[in-house]
Amino acid sequence: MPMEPTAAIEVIAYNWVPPLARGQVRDLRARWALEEIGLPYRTRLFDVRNKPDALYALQPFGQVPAYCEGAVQLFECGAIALHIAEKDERLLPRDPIGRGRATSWLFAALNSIDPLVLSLIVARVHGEAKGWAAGARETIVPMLEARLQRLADALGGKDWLDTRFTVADLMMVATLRAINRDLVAMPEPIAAYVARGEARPAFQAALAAQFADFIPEEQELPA
Ligand SMILES: N[C@@H](CCC(=O)N[C@@H](CS)C(=O)NCC(=O)O)C(=O)O
Repeated sequence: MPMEPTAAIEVIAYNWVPPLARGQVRDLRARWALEEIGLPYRTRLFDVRNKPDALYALQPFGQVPAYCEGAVQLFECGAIALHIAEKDERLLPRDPIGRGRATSWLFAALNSIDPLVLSLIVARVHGEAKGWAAGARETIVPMLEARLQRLADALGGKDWLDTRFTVADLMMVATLRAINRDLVAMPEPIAAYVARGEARPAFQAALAAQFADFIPEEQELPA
């Protein structure tokens, strides 16, 4: 539902990224959160190959996502997800105990898992040609696998990090799905957890909306 041209909420995203990145760009996290609570939004799109000053005005590093809602202007997917989650108890429990657990795990996704995932991506993109990718992987992969095992322990037999789905699961699943499973052994309960997140109708709607915003094949040739 929530893509709506006149919506008050605007998500800043890309209309072009390389094929490999499609489905992983982080505006997906904002879209997913909005879909979970049925809030309409529109998008403002930029081409990652050609970033104007207007993008830097919205996101100081010229990245996406950014988010505008009236006078509220946000960047960083964690801040955006938390802002959206504040609007609805379905994403963020109102009680301080549940809220504390959700925010802790939201930050854990971004601070304790994501840096290792990103390091592997940087090693692939920049380290291959320069000859340091294999060495980096040798260090990072066991660290990430140990984290994933601890995450599986924390999940226990539960479907979600708490007693029900929250914004913490949204951010954790979005982070985990960027892991290259050819390199990193993912414990079965974590793979099942990611699959559960990806099976949610709101995730599927967000993914479809991100793909719908990319420009068609014939316009993908380098400018
Ligand atoms: N810490 C930022 C990272 C944002 C980020 O890495 N965005 C990527 C897309 S997923 C991007 O815009 N990359 C293009 C670039 O850095 O030039 C967040 O989580 O929002």
